[in-house]
Amino acid sequence: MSRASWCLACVECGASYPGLDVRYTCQCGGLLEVVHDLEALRARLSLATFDARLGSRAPADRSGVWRFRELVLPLETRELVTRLEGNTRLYDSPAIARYAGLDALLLKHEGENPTGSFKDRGMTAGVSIARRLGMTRVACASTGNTSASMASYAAAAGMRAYVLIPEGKIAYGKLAQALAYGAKTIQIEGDFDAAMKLVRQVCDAEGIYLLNSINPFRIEGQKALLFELLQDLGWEVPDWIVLPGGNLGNNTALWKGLSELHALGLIPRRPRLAVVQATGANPLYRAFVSGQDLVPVERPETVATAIRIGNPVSWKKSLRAVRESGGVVEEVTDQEILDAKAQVDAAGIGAEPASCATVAGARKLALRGVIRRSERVCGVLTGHLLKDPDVVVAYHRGELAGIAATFANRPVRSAATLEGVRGLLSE
Ligand code: AN7
Repeated sequence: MSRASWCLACVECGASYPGLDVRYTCQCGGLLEVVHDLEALRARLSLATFDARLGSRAPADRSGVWRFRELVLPLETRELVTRLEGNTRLYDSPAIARYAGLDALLLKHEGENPTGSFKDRGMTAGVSIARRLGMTRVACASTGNTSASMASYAAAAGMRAYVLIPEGKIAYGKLAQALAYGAKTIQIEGDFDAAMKLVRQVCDAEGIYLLNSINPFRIEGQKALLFELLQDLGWEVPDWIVLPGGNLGNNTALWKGLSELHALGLIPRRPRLAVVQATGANPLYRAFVSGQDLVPVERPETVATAIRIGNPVSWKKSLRAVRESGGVVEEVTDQEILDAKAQVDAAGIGAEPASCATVAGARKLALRGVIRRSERVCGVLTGHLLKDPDVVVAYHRGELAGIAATFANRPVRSAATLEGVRGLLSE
């Protein structure tokens, strides 16, 4: 196997390791990140390189991750396990902007990825590296989307996939995907945090390759969300990027991508990050507000099961990113998430609950005057509406405990007659 042109470095102590070492943390316990040779890239990389690929038919150019491969991982085309992920739409809905109290709110819909969530961007990188390393077995703990994505990409690469999911607290669409794509699906009697701890032990003991976002290559692929967003904007930098926070890999990745583009002189400045958590699973919010280290939330609870995480692995990197950006962490209640979701859905766009924390958070920050209404704001919708159909139907039927169905679109019944149906049309 040839050597990699990147290396791995500890984000805590700076210790450095070869780029293809199979390790996820430093000897000191800190997380690792991929370090590219930016000096070498500076001489030969321009934004025009990425734009020129938009017209290409080659899979490595058409993928919304590998189009940016110099800044993701400089792999050979034949090494890629890709489903042409990315290429998601950037929506500009006046109705949603009005709801949020902003002049405009652009929404990058990552639910339009091959398995219906933003996780596919990190996973194409993670599984491509797994294959390059000769791995035959991969594993992750997941609130659902990571497992769906990993199961799909592992199947495409001919690898055995093992997923550990919290029993009973995973949306049905995601469980269906893990089973359908052939992953060995292990329901843990415990929450995501218990599954996360366990999967690290299992991977260590069994030599299985770990594909949670603690894996530094997942972060590299995830950065492409940011590259593609800026490319959608003609490389104009917005004022804010708003996104939900769970295990906190995504905001960490976006900030790394922004910082690299900035260091290369390809963008003049970096936007502020707003990370939005659910009030019942808000350890980063608490750490941000208190200025203290993160204290895990013991029993995280939220209707947005994707972000029902009490002890996020990437919290240090994440908090550093938010602070460095001059950004904020906000929290939103389940009621606020579901009302925002009803608005996103009714605009014809639709997204899963965790995604709509983005819109609920933007609204709250606009209301509080943290985001000014004329600022240029981009939000990330992280997962597809159909990931969690149960919560949609329950909301519109008014069947969610403790939740007012503010914008309910109740299903109605009719006799099988013309008069019966006609009588309902004008309601
Ligand atoms: C729809 O799949 O953690 O803060 O195991 O599925 O980068 O963790 C999912 C997370 C937001 C939070 N929106 O992103 C998993 C998992 C959706 C998600 C997040 C997740 P991070």
